[in-house]
Amino acid sequence: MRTGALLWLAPMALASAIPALEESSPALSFDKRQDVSLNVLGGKILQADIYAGLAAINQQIYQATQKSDQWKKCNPATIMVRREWATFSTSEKTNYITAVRCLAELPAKTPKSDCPGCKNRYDDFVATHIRQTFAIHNTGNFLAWHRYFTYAYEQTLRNECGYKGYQPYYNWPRWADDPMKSPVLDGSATSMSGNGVAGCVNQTFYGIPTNDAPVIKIPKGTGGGCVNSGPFQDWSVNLGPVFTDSLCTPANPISDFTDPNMGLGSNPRCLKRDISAWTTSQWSNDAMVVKLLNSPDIKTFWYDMQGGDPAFANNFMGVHTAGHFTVGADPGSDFFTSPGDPYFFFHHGQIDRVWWTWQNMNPSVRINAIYGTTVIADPTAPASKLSDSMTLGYAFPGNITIGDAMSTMGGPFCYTYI
Ligand SMILES: [Cu+2]
Repeated sequence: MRTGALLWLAPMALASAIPALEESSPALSFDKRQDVSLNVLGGKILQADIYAGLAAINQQIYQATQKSDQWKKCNPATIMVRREWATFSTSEKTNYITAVRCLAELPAKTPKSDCPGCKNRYDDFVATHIRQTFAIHNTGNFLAWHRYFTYAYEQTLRNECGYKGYQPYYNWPRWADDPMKSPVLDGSATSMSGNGVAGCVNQTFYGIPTNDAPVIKIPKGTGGGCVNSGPFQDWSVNLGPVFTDSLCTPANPISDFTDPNMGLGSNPRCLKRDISAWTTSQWSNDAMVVKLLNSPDIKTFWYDMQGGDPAFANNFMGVHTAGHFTVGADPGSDFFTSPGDPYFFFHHGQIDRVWWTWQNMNPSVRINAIYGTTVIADPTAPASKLSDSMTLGYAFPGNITIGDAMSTMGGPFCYTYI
């Protein structure tokens, strides 16, 4: 094993492990390029981040002892590092935002016959997610597919919109008490825009899984209308809804479930949010993430992340659903169309980071641990296998297997998290 890996990672792990810092104390060095004060990080050291720091070290040690040709390709000198949005400089944030807006200016690659409502390159990603929803949620490929999807989005920002950085993540527990204070959702010029204006007055709650048969009722917050702050106040959501809990969303012109283009008709509308501290304070906090990370096996982890077994009993939401209902409304409350809000990739960056943390707490056992079947919430369907293929349709070229996506260093990917 090369000691370079340890030297590279040591400052980061130490930074994560410092138990308490005064706000006025010297800045934490989270990477070589900039200092990040604890103030920027909401004044919090998270237990879950300490786990992540240890996972990062474990991952390098494990990978260094695996195939040497792979280690030559992917090692601390070549790896891409994904970071929390709060640690981005103003210009890094602006560059990311500019690239996302650029995707919405490029033409769609999906043919009109496959997505009549796709207007731009960003919509290709939303359409791919809508089309595959039943085969990628509550399934054995759920984590791997969304890892590939987020990676593809990151690479497309870089390859087609000149972005030089990597996909940021939203560290939910840091802002669980009040997500509107987070630099992702505070509505500033360097955020992903903030809450929606007060709207949709007839709505009193958002139902999970649906308003027709809610197992959990999320009280409506102060938003519900169009986002009117920050860089995405003019953002157009063009596809869906399919299964929205927002009562104020116009139906998609293709709403027949037997139509292969269901939800893919043209339905341009504003981006609506109803940011829910009720949700985050209960289900996205540090204790919830730590409990998830302490799952002894993939089955426990898989259920806990997605709302338990049976799903959503006793109001248990799980961090995945809670992350979507952090913004809620439209398209955030619609699990088909949710990537239509650019916040989606911040949430799924963190979903991926939490899975990556759990995997690398014991990599030799957990990197290839898989649980679930090939059909949404159907335990009688065939079990997912590492050899199953995954496609992203017109969003991104090239099919990979679940097995390819299990490691962020051992296959086609080469990235880590701090
Ligand atoms: Cu999804």
